[in-house]
Amino acid sequence: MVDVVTFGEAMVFMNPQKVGPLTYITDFKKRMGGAEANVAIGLARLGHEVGWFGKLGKDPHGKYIENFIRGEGVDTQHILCDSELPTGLYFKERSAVGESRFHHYRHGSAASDFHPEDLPVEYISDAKYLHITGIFPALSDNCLATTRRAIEIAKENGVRISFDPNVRGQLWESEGEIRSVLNNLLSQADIALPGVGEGKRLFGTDDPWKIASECLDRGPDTAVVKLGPEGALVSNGKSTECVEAPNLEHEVDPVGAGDGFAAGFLAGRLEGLNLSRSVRLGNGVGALATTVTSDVEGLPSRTELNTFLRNGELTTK
Ligand code: KDG
Repeated sequence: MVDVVTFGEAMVFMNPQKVGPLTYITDFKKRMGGAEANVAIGLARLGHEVGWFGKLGKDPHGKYIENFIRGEGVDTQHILCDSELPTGLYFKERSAVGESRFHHYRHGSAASDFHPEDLPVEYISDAKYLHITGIFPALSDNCLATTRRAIEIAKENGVRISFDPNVRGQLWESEGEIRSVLNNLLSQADIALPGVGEGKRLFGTDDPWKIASECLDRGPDTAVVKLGPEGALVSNGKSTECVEAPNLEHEVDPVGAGDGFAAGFLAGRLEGLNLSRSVRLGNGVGALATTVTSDVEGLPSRTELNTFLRNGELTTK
């Protein structure tokens, strides 16, 4: 039994060792990534019981990912790793000017062949939280059906659902499809974790207060709107608060910050911290995730997080 269950697509990640156009980059470090697996690793590093599952190919990449995630202390007993389809892959392209770009090779991947009947029903039912994102349901119709079934299982068993919209435009047909599918999933969650850019796509506003109230109007009891280096706005309908992020001088790459935020925030909730303290943990983990170029290496241990936040009281109820 684990406290948090999450599932999705984990992929091999080829991380370029230099900034510049991928066409001319020849040196890479092999790592892994995938939003939900990143969250699971973040929670495990903070000392929580967490399980991740998904479908991986019966290829060396699948084995590498399984070993990596298990090595981080995440429960992997429900990973399915016998698919004849390939494990997904992505390359990051780091530009000297502007944001990193991704090149994904995930169409027809093992993960996209996950079906509702593959879900470990009891495992989900026994958890305290189910964490889902908007990436996995975009992979295929059966992945969307799987996400919907997982939500049903969680709801039938009193498992709280956290939802990070994680909008990945290239996986969807249209903005209309993004809005209708993701707003429907969001409406069934208990905790919504959008970023401001995602709020704009889902609700047509980039005002964090309005984004929070749009979320709460649809069903969740808690909305956390991520504001990047500014921190996050959290609301439960009764009170709304902006919680500043800690100062960080060494941001290298913002990718993975949202997953780190979700891990820190959920850790706070599991530990019984109030909403604003949970957000401070989220802000701290999210900030530290940006200190490296890969997606999970910056996720801190509890000691590293406490040192960074310089506030021991955060760890107590
Ligand atoms: O949030 C970071 C993830 O997006 C990254 O680790 C992997 O591209 C990825 C994905 O789609 O999950």
